[in-house]
Amino acid sequence: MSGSPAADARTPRPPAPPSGPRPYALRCDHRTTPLGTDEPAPLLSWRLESDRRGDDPVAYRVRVAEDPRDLAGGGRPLWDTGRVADPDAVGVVYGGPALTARTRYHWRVTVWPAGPTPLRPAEATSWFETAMADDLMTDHAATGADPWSASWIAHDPRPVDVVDAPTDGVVALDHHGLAPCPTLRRAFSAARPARARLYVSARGLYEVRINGARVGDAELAPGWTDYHHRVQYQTYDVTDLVRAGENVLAATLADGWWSGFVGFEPRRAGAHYGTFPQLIAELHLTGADGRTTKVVTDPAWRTATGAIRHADLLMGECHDLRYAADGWDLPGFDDSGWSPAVVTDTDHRLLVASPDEPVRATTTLLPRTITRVAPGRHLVDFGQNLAGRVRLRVPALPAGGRVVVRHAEVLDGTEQLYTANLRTAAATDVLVGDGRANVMFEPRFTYHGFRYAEISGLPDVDPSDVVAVVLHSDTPWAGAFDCSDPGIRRLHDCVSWGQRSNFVSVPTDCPQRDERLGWLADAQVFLPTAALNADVAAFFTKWLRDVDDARTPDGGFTNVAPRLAGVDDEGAPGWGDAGVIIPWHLYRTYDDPRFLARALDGMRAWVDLIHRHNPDLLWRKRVGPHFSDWLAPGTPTPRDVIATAYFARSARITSLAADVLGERETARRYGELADAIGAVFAEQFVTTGPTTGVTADETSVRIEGDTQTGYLVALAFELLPADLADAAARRLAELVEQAGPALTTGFLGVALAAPVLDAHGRADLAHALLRRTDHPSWLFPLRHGATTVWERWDGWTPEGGFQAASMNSFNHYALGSVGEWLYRGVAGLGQRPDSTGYRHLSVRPHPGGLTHAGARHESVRGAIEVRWTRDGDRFELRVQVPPGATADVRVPTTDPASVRESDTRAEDAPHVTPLTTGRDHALYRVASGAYRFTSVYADTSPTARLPHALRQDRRRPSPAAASFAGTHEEDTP
Ligand code: RAM
Repeated sequence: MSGSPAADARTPRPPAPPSGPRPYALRCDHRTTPLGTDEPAPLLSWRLESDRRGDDPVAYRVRVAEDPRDLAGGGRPLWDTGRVADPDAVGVVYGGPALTARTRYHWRVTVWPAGPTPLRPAEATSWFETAMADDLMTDHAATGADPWSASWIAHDPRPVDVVDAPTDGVVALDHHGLAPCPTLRRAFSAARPARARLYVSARGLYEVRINGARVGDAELAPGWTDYHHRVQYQTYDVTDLVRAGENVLAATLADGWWSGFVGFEPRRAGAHYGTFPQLIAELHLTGADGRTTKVVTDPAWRTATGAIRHADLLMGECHDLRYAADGWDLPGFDDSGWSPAVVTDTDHRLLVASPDEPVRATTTLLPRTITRVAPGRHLVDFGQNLAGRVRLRVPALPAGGRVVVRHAEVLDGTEQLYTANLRTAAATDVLVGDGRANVMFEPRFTYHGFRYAEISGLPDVDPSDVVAVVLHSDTPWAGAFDCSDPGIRRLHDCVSWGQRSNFVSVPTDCPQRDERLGWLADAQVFLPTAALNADVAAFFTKWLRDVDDARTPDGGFTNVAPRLAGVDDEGAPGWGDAGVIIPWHLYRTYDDPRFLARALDGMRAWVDLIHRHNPDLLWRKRVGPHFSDWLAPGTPTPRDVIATAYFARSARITSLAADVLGERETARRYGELADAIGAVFAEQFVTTGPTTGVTADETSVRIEGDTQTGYLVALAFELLPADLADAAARRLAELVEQAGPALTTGFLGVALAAPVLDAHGRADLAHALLRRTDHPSWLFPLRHGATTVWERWDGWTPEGGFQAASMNSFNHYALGSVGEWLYRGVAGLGQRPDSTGYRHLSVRPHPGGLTHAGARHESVRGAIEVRWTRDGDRFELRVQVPPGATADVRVPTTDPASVRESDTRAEDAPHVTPLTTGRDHALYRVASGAYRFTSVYADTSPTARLPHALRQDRRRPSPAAASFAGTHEEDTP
């Protein structure tokens, strides 16, 4: 499969024993062997694999013990579920005695097979470790049981260092008031520990070293939260870094989101949370005798500033090697000239263990081209728009000499970076030399959204000296997609790169300009795609806390999370509703009802709030800033239509969530409310009547405004009775056809388009939209060299050049929400609407003129794979269904009698049950296992006659097109 890393390759799989379904990929709260969870009742889950059909589980048993020997028969585990007869289970929430902090727990799952008895149960083992505190967000100070003894410490914040920072021109960023990064160190002596753990956080960003060696591989830690509500800490196993004798625990701090520039307000750095960075850390050293000693942040630490003269997420970073104090992080360094650390406070109440995978540098990209554009100035093209930074080896640099690295997503057509769309984000990194040779320069506390880097100050740039380092939250990659059309394949790559670039501690809208905010609607529309590409359960567990922390005093969800002063709080339709929609989708994907349990209060408060302001059930008041169908070209959809549809949707989901949680009365109440809003929607916005062009017995339907998005929300949110829904779908199709076929939707409508057309029998039209290459379309930007999805359909056009620089990101995932349909509709990998956790798959490939497509997804239940090929009239469909699941497989065929499975007639094949047949398909239900269907299928869809969709646009070379051209040579068939 193209363009996607192997699914979660880090999880070792056990060798196949002669057993039933085998558990693998054991997870604790959706993470592999997490160090430092503070969840009192973590979810212990597993996936299943098997080589046989119908090899389903019937029962499981989970045992948890501190001593792994207690997991075996005869042992005395701390918790033992005993044998639980639950064929659906792929996880259980821990229900044993209270877990102790700072302890490793081993656990084992045993799975019994449904098959005939010679099959043995299969087992797998894993572990998790509890964090500093044993309970989430407990006010330990109040209970007198505060496990932390460390203080928050800082470098004396008086701005002495700013004065002696270089101010000669290039480092003009000091005008922003950015200060040098503090360095902090503590020497201590220790015996070699049997076990050492470091618990650490910062108000700001930290990087910690022990005896000169970097601790962990987290970037931009501790991550972004609303620091007024919670501050995450991380746990590291540092046993191998501490040695007998003198040691040094050392840290560098940076402003990060805490005290740097955040968002698009041209405010001073530090306007949002704090004004200078601070560190908190505890190093726990446990000897072989079980005794623990601690090294904690306190006034005994020494501080200074070093080579990093400033570091800011938006502005960039400056290293001046003349300030470097070599050996400062090693034992033996003379820190007598350093200052004592300043204790700011000892407040531990907001500290929580981070529940997600950190941001990591996951890969590096080599330059595609390096062009000398002027003496001492080079332009590097990495061939891919990304979020990250440049790592550069500088062979020689005189003392005071400087190298400047600037970044941009695109060029302006004259071999210059186009930076107007970065707004106030300087995105500039600077290295000032001290005369030494072979310096590795890589900023550590910033990142940029870029494809191009301009390097000034070096006579030459050797291709082996420069790479782009890709940074993102390390959500395990879980998906792959492939198909015969190179344009659609590349679209999937663009969508995936948009995801990588924008999942950076929070789901951001864009990685390049002075914004990078956790916009709720963007995340809402993109989540179904994201959750097919990667395992985002832990990432969204964390972000839903941010969403909850951001809620307004009247209970409302906001537009961005973490909340940020300067962004209108009141959640707009589709934006605030993300607080309801996202937990529901996560529940359906990961089969973890805790997503709903944690969210239900917020869901209710949100729906009640809208209801309170709009007792007539038309959402017209308290609509926040109302972004409508953001960035839709053409006629805007009436705002009340969008808002009221979302109101109904949120009420419906609240009802469904309550039902899952067993809260019947709540479920009934919100269900009735959803029905009532639907009725008002129909009464107010829907008109029916005969129209020309349709047969007499067909009703025609108009939704107020008569826009694509109006029909899309009404249909996707099931606001219309069945007969009207069919008519509305016909009108939607007419509108799409009249437009091109093309979409005229913005952020909200776009995600619904292909799924709704497909659900109403117009997958052909969805395919036509996919193949379109003029704007608005997904392939238009690709024709002009895009490597990520753009914020706007027309971010650049041959006729108009660049869109308004004030808002024109070339790496925005919202319009990439079509990625879901590539899996579900093109390849055909999805789950039934009534299914959670992929218990019931829905395999519905739509060939649409392609000759092959396939997708793979590593689900909570196990690996799912769908692949099909079409060769003339012969169709072949391979399906892999994980143990415990079933699949409804819709085999495309124009001759249902021709369908065979693994060389037998399909109806006679084991574990295959025929359901229905239609004009162009036959439907079967299959049990778990691998299947190979073949059929006769004459693809008559209009797109079957299309050549491959994408041709590089060579008609109108223009300055910008020249900059895009050649970025990706077309992969012609
Ligand atoms: C812009 C961004 C973002 C969108 C908001 C409404 O700042 O495009 O993606 O959600 O506006």
